[in-house]
Amino acid sequence: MRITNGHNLRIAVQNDGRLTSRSLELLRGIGLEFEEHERRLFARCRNADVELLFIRDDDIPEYVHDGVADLGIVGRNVVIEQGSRVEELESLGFGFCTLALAVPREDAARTPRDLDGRRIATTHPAALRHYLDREGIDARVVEIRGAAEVAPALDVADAICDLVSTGTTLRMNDLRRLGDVFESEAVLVANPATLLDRERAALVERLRVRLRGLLVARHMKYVTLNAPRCALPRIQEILPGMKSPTVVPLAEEGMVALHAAVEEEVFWEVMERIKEAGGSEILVLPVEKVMR
Ligand code: PRT
Ligand code: ZN
Repeated sequence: MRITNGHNLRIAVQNDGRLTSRSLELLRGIGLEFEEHERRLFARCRNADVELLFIRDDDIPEYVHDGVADLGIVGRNVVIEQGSRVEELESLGFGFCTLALAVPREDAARTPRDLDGRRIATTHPAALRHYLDREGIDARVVEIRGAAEVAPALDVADAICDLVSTGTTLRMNDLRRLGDVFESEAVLVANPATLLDRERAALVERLRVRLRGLLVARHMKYVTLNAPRCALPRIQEILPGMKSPTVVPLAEEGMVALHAAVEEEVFWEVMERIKEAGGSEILVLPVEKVMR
């Protein structure tokens, strides 16, 4: 079915970086069909009145704010750093990282307060200043463009404030994490005017419902099992997400098959407990999409 209402919706996506492949995977997951080509600025969706705009991640909040794009997928850290007045619609569950403070391993500093009177190199000056003001720490912010992790070794600064995900970069540069400024992940942002336009807002809402269906499905499992009918109450206790399972009688007297979508992660331990409670032939299947 074609998603169209005659109103072109433009979605800004990072052109070539950490968020690109997961962003495109997500857009395909909600049913948009398109072909992206390297170095192309636009991609039109074949089956929807939606156009993708491929740009640098740093430009996304501004372009969405200015209405060049209606929606954008970008790290929350970029939105915070730029102070952009865009609407954050959804957290997207990828691109996780933390803006953190770090010092050389041998440094005497033990808490962020110990950075009083010292220099901190960062590519996130606005977010860092805001944090320092809030915490009452009187440090000097050294704004840099490239890799912050080399700043202490070059004596450009005493500490750094940078994004951390695995912590490998800090370790490789002999740096020790001192404290966290905020956590970030990829988010879907919208132009406020788009949300006030009835037709476009309706299209955004449709995409958003699909998106939630995709995100919720990640945390869901579909469980099927056989059990004696009398074991059902106990099994429902073990799987609290299972509100009203489908129960089908089996040919064998007193036995039923039970099917249900469960919101929690289903681990081995839970399966073992179900087995103890009388369940057998337990299958746990992934759920691809959910529409409620
Ligand atoms: O060219 P363009 O401007 O589009 O890309 P970019 O180089 O500015 O951004 P890119 O692709 O590196 O990151 C895009 C977004 O990914 C960021 O805005 C964050 O929201 C998110 N993200 C998630 C990260 C990281 N994890 C991350 N680890 N962005 C950067 N890093 C860097 C960090 O700055 C440090 O240099 O990775 C290093 C630390 O990683 P670990 O794993 O060693 O801890
Ligand atoms: Zn960037």
